[in-house]
Amino acid sequence: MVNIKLNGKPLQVKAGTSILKAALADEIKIPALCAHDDLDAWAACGLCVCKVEGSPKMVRACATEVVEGQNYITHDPELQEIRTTVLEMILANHPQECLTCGRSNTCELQSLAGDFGIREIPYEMDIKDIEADKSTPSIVLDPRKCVSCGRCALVCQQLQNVWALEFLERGHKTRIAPAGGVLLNESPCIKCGQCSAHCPVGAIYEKDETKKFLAAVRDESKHVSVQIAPAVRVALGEAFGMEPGTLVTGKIYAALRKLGADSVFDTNFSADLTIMEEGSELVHRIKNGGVLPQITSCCPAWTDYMEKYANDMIPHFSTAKSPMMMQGVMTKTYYADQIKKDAKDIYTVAIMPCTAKKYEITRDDNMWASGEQDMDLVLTTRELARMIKAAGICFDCLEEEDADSPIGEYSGAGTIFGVTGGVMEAAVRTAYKLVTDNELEDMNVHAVRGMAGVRKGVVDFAGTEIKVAVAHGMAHVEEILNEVREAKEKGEEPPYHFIEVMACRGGCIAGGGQPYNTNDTVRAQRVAGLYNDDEKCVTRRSHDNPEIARIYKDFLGAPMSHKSHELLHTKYQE
Ligand code: HC0
Ligand code: SF4
Repeated sequence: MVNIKLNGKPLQVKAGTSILKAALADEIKIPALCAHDDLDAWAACGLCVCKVEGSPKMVRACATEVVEGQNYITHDPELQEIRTTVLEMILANHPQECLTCGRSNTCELQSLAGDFGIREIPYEMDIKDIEADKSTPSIVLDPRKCVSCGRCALVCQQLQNVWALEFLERGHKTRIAPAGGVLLNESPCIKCGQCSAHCPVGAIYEKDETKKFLAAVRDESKHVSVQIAPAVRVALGEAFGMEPGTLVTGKIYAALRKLGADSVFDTNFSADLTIMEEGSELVHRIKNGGVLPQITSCCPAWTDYMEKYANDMIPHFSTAKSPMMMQGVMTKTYYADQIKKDAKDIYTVAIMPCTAKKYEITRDDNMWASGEQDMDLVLTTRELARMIKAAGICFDCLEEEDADSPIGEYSGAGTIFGVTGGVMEAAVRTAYKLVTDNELEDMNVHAVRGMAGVRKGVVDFAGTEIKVAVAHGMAHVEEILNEVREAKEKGEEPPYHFIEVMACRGGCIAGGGQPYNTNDTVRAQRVAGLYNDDEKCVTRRSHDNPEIARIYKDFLGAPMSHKSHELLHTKYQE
């Protein structure tokens, strides 16, 4: 530990702590636009300057480690004047469009300008004259609003290892853009949206499609059917002042009905369906000498990455569609039959924690299995929060409601899909039954839980060892893929039977469309929320979900049946 003083007050902190973090631990907030808990400090914005008593030089609090015995001055009138000047200079290059900006009310720059009482800008305004890049279905990049904090480029490079974004130009013209100045959809971008979740201002944001939802619910010829993803239920509450991890499933169902949805289902149901298909596919591969390891394919940013950079892994990909797509096709076939409607008269909407899901529905691999577009619209958690606010709904006051039947009930296995390792754990719970014909005794598969970027484990299937690996955050994926490649080259046994990959750190609970200010503390709270949901579910295994049993009995036949293949499976572009 190191003994320091903050504004004269003695404090003990761990060696290696930055002044910024030491101050935060003592409830002192030093302003910063570039620093983020997920990223290495790189001192870009200049707002966090502090004084060291006895030294003539000022230091950047985000990038300076505390030194034994020093006294740091974090706030005084001179520092306030310097920070005000820095803010005024940033604002002179920033469009004053707060009223129409997607980050209004959540913008970190707006909030600092408010805190510092900035009423006029004493510099000549100089706004970049560059059009917003709307080329992807997922995110919008508006370089005019870029404050050059660099968070998006760092997140894309360090967390995701994608390197789609970099700094272009010099001086006050500096801006973030896809490498080479191309459009985002021509760049390596995998649409994960992590840049949008880390941007402090409105320079990168999710493509807002709420108007499409409002038009659909006004169209009386349409039956609007909405599903909610696993991770949304433990994060949406944050937009209404609740603690991260608060489980608000029943309130979301109620809010969606108030917004005009005709039926409300749950992606967790189809997560259970995915396990039936993907688990059966795994067992089939193991028993029949199929390509191993099998790799999950439900994360669309990961499938995009794999098609671009790991094409050799395509035969390993599970052909099972993602739960979201399965829910869409089941809504437009099985449920359509039940309510006696044509697929064309049903409008399917998914509320997702993810911006890449907006891209997934535009892919052309078996996404029209019902004869119509299976999923019509994807909205992120952030978009849903805005719609609830605009509709004047008191979210906190809503009575909890149930999902509709027959494709709304879910097991604990379905809900943990939203956590890194959750798909694996859910698959193990069902595959164990398929392989051994017995039930797994301890349903908490600890080997695949946790936050390490790569986790490897062995699960004992009554004498048969099933080797599994989990990776999250794209930067961790290559380590596992390389192990698979090496074993292939050497003609050795595959190192794993099953691999789960999720593009975002923590899995979907920290997806690019989730409420802002996600860090590891928030991730841990959301993860705990989903494991709690699992523990209190009546059934915790996908194959025990009674609505799953019914859909196979009444409609699909059996997992991997001809009908299941037609509707629930796909293939990837080799
Ligand atoms: Fe996920 Fe999913 S778990 S990708 O993170 O598999 O977005 O929450 O909806 O589809 O279920 C996201 C979350 C989903 C899908 C599910 C999977
Ligand atoms: Fe990089 Fe993801 Fe943003 Fe694309 S969406 S630029 S891959 S962080």
